[in-house]
Amino acid sequence: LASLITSVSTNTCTCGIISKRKPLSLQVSALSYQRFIHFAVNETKKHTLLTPSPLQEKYSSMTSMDGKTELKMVSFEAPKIRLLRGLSIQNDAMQVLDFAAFARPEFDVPIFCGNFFSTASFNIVVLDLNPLHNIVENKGYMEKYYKRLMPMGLKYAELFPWGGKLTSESLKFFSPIVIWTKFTSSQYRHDSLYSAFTEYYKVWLELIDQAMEDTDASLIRCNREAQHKYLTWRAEKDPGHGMLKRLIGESLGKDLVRNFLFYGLDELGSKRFLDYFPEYQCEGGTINQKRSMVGKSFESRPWDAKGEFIGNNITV
Ligand code: BLA
Repeated sequence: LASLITSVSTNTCTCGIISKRKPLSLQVSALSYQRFIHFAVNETKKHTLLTPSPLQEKYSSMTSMDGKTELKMVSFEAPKIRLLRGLSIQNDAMQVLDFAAFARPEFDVPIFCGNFFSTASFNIVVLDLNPLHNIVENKGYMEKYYKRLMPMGLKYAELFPWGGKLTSESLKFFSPIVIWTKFTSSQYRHDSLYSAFTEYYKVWLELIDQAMEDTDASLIRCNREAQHKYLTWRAEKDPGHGMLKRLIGESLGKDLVRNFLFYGLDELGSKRFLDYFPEYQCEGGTINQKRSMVGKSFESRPWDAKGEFIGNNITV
């Protein structure tokens, strides 16, 4: 990937005009993921009382060690929202968005997840309402949230073809409406991605609006543990960590991941990574550094048009 970025950056001129050598590529700075974050924050304000998160004091902006990359962070909370946070990363060669929104554990609302990695020519996208509970085993959760969202998911599945094989373990965190895609940059694609982001986010806000507070302590415990498991997975295995650490260093990178991006690890539960994912245990009790124990799979979209899981050779 480093070579991809280097080769892309040589095709990007600094004057703001698309390089003549690569007419189809989009100048990275022409595409700003800041716009996506602004949309989400402003839209949320129309629905609820959004207040800055205590994290905002410590995490607002950073510059990479080589001074060439800017990282911007925002974080908020609201009566039903535990954490709404966004990280955007920008330099001459790439743009990254890591945006997520988590309900408070009293609500079983899915997790909003928008993760985009873009160079001038190439994009990797995950956009989803990540299910809090296993939708293959828990049909009720599927019915409650995803059944009626399938038409929207199908519309975007056509616009954004499945991105190919991925870390198999990631799939249990994805829903049947996930947009997992890779594409070559074009204005049309980026506009479509903005539409997808805004539409998915509006849906998430509606789910939050309609969500009824669980009062049963065992349901709340279950929601809390599900969120904690999700945070634990992503804080350990998210594909962006290597790049973050290269940009800002090992210890700041770790801190940003644990205490900003996946804040809640220490608050929502006490289980550790290996308690949830024992298959990663190495001799001596350390965590296997491989991203996946199963390997990559799911060459094509493993859900049918009704949202039934059809990737049966692998259990999620
Ligand atoms: C690639 N990002 C990927 C891939 C996925 C995701 C599935 C393909 C590689 C794989 O199969 O693991 C995203 N995976 C997710 C998400 C979840 C998950 C959202 O399990 C949620 C449960 N990506 C970022 C950030 C950076 C980033 C912040 O979110 C960089 C700072 C980069 N993602 C990034 C890069 C790749 C990638 C560089 C391609 C390289 C690779 O495959 O390792």
